[in-house]
Amino acid sequence: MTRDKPLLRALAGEVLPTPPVWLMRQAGRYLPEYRATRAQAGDFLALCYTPELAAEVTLQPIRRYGFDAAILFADILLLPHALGTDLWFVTGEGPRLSPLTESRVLAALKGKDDIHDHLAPVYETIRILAHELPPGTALIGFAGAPWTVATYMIAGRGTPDQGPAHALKGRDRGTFNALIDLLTGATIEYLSKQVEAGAEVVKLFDSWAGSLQGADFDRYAVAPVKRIIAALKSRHPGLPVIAFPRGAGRHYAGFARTAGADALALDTSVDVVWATGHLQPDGCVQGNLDPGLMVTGGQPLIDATRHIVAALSGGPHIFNLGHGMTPDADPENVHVMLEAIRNPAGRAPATPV
Ligand code: 1CP
Repeated sequence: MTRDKPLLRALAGEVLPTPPVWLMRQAGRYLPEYRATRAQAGDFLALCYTPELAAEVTLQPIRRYGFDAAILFADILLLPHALGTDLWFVTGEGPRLSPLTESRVLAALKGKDDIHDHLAPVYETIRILAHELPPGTALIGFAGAPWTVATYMIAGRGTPDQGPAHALKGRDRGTFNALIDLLTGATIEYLSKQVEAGAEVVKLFDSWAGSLQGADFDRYAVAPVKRIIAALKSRHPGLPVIAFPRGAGRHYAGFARTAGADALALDTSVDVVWATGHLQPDGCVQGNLDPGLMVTGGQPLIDATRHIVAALSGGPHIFNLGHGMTPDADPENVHVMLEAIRNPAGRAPATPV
């Protein structure tokens, strides 16, 4: 049964005639039904922590588009919240956390060791989804990778260059390493519970991996992710894992093999033709489409979609974006993209012209 799900087949290395598809941030503000449910919840965090409503917004894009995977509706910042960091969202601006100074990192390290009470609504959302999803739709759980989560905890918000995290790393390596270790262990426990609740795949989002240079890339983008994947796979044999080291550039080569990931999510900067020779031999790839094309649409969207499908058709491939859907995306453009995936260039049109 499970093996009939196209997403799981692609993750296992199968080459399918049409790639399975889902989109990062497929549930979100570009959908009117999401905005309505969010208004009902009151605010974004209430939406994340109310299982019936979080399950509802997870299902909305599945009903509308019939994607091959649903991704749990939650946020990477719920884990630091569970660890005792204050968290709130400023509308139109993004997340805010109480920033960590050295002494506050140490306090956080002594903080809650039971994160699961706080995260129980997330596990309940997964249990609801495991019952309600259509039989062919796979359920993806997720967490932020330790480095990316640490950048938000240290700065107290999103930052263009992750300056405060780099500064703490330079000033007090021991404290910084202790924070990464804490997050690595907590992420293993968090994702393990997601799998026990019914997640069939997990994805690690390292949105800011691209700002790590040289040995720091190996220490903070590769090693923690490798440790998380090894622990999860020993507890849950056969669990597929997708890694997303966004902005990794040349470090994409060999990343899946070294970290032990089954699939690699490609940002918009990766050349898909290069990926066929350098990344697909190590496993499945997903991603790459510029999310800006979901705003502008038209022939450029069709051409870019067909280019990705054609380039990656010789190996295991899941169609996706190179980063998340933006609030100004046009929901109709998702249908245009799906049609271009299912009717790639070279196949005769239904009505000859
Ligand atoms: O309704 C709203 O105002 C909230 C917008 C929003 C949404 C829809 C946020 C705030 N988070 C989410 C959900 C979310 N976040 C999902 C769920 C499901 C889906 O993909 O459909 C996932 C997987 C995430 C992951 C996430 N959150 C990442 C990693 C991926 C990425 O985008 O790079 C990051 C960095 C966050 C932090 C975050 N949460 C929200 C925002 C606006 C941000 C980014 C802040 C910044 O720009 O630094």
